[in-house]
Amino acid sequence: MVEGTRKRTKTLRPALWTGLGAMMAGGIISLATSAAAETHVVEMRGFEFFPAEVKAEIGDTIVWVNKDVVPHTATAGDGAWDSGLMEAGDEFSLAIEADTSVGDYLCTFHPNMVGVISLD
Ligand SMILES: [Cu+2]
Repeated sequence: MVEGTRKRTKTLRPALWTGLGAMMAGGIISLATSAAAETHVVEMRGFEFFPAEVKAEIGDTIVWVNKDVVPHTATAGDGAWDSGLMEAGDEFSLAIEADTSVGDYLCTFHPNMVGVISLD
């Protein structure tokens, strides 16, 4: 009984490795076509976005974190996306997709507080 089970395990093993090999090859192919998605953190502090410029790629995520004690927003210059009011300590994530509006953005409470997202 036990031996029979072992034999079956042995015959299954090549198929398992073939599957893993195919998965790894697939992973390499997708790495070649697009770099791994990144998360870019932008801190709001001292009434500035830091860093003020983020170079992102499609698939990346940008996360704003309000490190100031006053509320801020991260709002697209064309209004396409908006964090809304962010209290101290709040976070806002924006997924960069093909149709995401990139370019200048600002804090609506402090319009001289500006940043830019550029596509790499
Ligand atoms: Cu602000």
